[in-house]
Amino acid sequence: MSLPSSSHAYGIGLIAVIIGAAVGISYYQLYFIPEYNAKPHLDPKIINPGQTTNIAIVSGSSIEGNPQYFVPAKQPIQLGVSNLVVWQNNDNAAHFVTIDPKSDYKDRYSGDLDSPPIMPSKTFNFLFTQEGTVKYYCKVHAWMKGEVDIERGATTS
Ligand SMILES: [Cu+2]
Repeated sequence: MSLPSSSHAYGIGLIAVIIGAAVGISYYQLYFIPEYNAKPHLDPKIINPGQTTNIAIVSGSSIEGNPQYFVPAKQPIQLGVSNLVVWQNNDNAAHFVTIDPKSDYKDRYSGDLDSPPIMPSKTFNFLFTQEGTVKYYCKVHAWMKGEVDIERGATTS
């Protein structure tokens, strides 16, 4: 004799396991992973600061020994005020803005500071969203060095 009631229970149990697994996987894919990868919630003033900070890459920067490269070479920045930085290339060669590999600054919102080539007369923007000291350089002209010091702004708490 077969045991219809117990095989029936087995079938229901199997369906329950399959549904449970499907629900678990859906939760993981639809809610857990997007939440885990989401960018941090930031003060809207940090995402849209009132001012930009302008740094010039001056003429002659591709020549080692030029009087200046990034101007200002050391730039204070206030979060929520002036944390959007615009580098303007005023030289006749392409340049880069790349974080010093020894720096421990890692912007959770904007990612790595690692520009594409900035062509003559072009600009590159980067939104700094955390406090810290960032030393950067041009990866094809290693003598070109700069620093931005990001501080808590007067309007952020
Ligand atoms: Cu350069």
